[in-house]
Amino acid sequence: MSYEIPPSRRSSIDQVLAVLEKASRVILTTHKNGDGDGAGCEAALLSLLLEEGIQAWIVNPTPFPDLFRFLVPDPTRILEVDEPETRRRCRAADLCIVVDTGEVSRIGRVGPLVEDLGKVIIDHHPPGSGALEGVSFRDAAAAAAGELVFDLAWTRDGPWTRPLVEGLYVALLTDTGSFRHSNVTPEVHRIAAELVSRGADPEELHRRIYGRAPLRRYRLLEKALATLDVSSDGRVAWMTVPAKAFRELACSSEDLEGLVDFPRELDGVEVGLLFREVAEGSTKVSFRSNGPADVNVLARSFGGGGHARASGALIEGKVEQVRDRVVARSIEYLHDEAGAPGSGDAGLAESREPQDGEGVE
Ligand SMILES: [Mn+2]
Repeated sequence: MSYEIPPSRRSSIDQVLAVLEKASRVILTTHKNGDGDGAGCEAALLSLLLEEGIQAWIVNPTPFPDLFRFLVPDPTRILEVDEPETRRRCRAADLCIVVDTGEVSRIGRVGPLVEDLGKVIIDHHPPGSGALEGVSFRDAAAAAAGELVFDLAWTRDGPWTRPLVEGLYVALLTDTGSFRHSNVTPEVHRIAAELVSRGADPEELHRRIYGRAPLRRYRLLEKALATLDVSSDGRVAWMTVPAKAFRELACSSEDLEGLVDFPRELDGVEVGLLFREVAEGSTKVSFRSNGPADVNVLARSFGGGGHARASGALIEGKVEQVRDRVVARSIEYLHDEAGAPGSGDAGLAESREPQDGEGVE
């Protein structure tokens, strides 16, 4: 059976394609600390637009992740947010496409640059506060924004360029935790099959993204694992990234990829937490759920957000104080809200690192 687009997405797809048809200069952007889904969608859309003779550039609020640069064959298409050329390109553009977020706050410094442009929003997060205005193609049931971009390409039958098939495969690969999270559906595998049959190489792409690690990553893991702890009821586990080691090993946020899975995967644990002091008196928390617990609710109670199974928050306070508060509230939350079996519904939407760095510049 080949892939079929969910009927509920049809009218949004038609609207987006109609807008694209009229565009001649497009700015592509995603949320701060862009991930494989955001970068993959940008690479795919960039290729699709250029093939159509539409000029397009990627402008992100934080630097385009090095890990995914191979997806964009022409590096001059990626502009840094603070360059004078970027301002000029944005002023001359007639459309901005925002992928993998729908919130003004998440596009940070790109916001003012594209303020006057018409917008298309392609996103799979539950709506938050401060929604971007524009033509909206959103579905929280999609495993990745890449699934929605695939629907656009599928409707117009390509063009199935290498950056498009690889970008969308990487979007699915990374947002599903290598096709193993609860957001994996038959549709996800059908899309992956279509992409592989059009030239995406699963072994090569997996190797490029996960099959290599700098030594500093294991050294950091060693220090972080030494902090692994679990609540007395066994339902909440947490780990802290030591700021000193992070600094001394010259690590970047890419080196934190997958760390939160260690507390999350402990036997019997329902909520896994990762803490990191990102600045003096400011702590980043990653929340992961193993089951019915909706960590989006927990993250939102601290001013963050994301998905039911994976969320983040930036909380003011030193790491030890934040850790005590978040752990205590998580234990309490599980006790109150998710105590009875089946009382919580975590939903389908999930991502390995969604909206990561929520609120982080
Ligand atoms: Mn995503």
